[in-house]
Amino acid sequence: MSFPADTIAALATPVGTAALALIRASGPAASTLVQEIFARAPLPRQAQHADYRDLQGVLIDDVLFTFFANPNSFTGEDSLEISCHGNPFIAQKILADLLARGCRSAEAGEFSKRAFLNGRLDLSQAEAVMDLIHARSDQALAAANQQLRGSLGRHMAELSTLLIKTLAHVEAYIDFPEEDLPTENRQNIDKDIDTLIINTDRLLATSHYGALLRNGIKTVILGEPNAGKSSLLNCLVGRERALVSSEPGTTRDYLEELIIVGPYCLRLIDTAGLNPKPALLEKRGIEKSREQAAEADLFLWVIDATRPRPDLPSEFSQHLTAKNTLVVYNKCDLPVIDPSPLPQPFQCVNISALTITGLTTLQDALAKMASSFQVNVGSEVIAINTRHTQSLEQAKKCLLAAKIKLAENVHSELLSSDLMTALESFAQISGKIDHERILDELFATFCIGK
Ligand SMILES: Nc1nc2c(ncn2[C@@H]2O[C@H](COP(=O)(O)OP(=O)(O)OP(=O)(O)O)[C@@H](O)[C@H]2O)c(=O)[nH]1
Ligand SMILES: [Mg+2]
Repeated sequence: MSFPADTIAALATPVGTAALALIRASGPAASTLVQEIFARAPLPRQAQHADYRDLQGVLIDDVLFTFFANPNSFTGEDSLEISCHGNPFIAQKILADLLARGCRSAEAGEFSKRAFLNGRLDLSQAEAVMDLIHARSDQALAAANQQLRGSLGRHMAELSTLLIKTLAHVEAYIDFPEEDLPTENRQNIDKDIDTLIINTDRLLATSHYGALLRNGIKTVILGEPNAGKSSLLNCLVGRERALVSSEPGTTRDYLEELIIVGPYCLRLIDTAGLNPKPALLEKRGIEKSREQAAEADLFLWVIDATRPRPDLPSEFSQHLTAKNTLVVYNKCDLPVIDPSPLPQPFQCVNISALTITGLTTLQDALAKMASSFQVNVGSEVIAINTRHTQSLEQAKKCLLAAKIKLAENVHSELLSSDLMTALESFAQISGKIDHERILDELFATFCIGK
């Protein structure tokens, strides 16, 4: 690993007018910058109030600056944080001055990259920083915070320890081609591989939940034209987001909005009404509704409670189950008719999108349905991302291959190669492979075993 020797600088807050803006610099020049700009000693972790004067001595702003001495900073390097007034013109002037003093403009993600290179974060923790910045719900925040505190890293370390131990038992026999692995050893190795596969599957099971936390739980509003789907979306969003009219076929194209229910973020999608005899443009709208329904996690099936219920077309109804669907009887402010039996034991709520009645019951029911996606590993909320999923799937493939080789009693070297690839796949998640630790374990086994 090569460690960067230059000092990078960037604006850490969004460009725009605000109370404050924060500029960060990280690298070996940070302490010199404090002395040159502020004529103060770089006292670690002490916020100091000072004038910021540029290289020409022109006063730019009065600021609060904090120096962090390596390794006790986010990046693990000497760092400087400068809070100025939140005027983008001031922030840009300070940044330009830092560049004039020899800093380099930081690239996207470079502070986190340096934190990783300096061993302050593993890769999964660096990813958690991004998740934390983008978290939109309590659950997403909890998962990001736990990952940032090393939850996934700890699970991977446990799996890697067991895999190294297993690998060591196999490697011990590589130098003795004439000897088969004793039956008892084979059984133990097989048991260990099974444990590794079960625990890998446990983590893989959180993959879908991870996507839901990051993108929102895709919740599609379906129903006949004029049932009040767009009115319901507006109620849940809390503003007039979608056009509403008494004319059936108002919504032609789907539209989506993020909402929060309980600790979850939902991606709510309003769709074109399912008219059994659609005009050409409606037909295209319904085609899009069908595409949305095929990828939905949850459904809100809106029924006009004042009219006989039409059946849903089969290409829609095939996706609906009692677990993923909430039936919403709308227009309950008007005289309603007796509902006809539903095709499945769906959970139902009565609402009026017009008078905003029954909304809390509906939100509670939605939050409960959303909670069924949550997968905990032990006591922790784990939500792996696509990169972790790919590595774990690769590891599982190798473990399954190793299991087959073990059953066929093939030579230890081939078995070891599969286990080693699985170990490397595990290591990709944290971004670290500890060759020294593997060697230590191997030698320990040689001494005892042979
Ligand atoms: N009385 C009453 N009228 C409602 C209620 N919800 C919606 N409406 C009315 O029903 C009509 C249709 O509402 P929309 O929300 O546009 O219905 P939609 O299901 O989106 O209709 P399409 O987009 O055409 O499929 C409008 O005139 C609404 O004001 C309700 O709870 N009570
Ligand atoms: Mg509509």
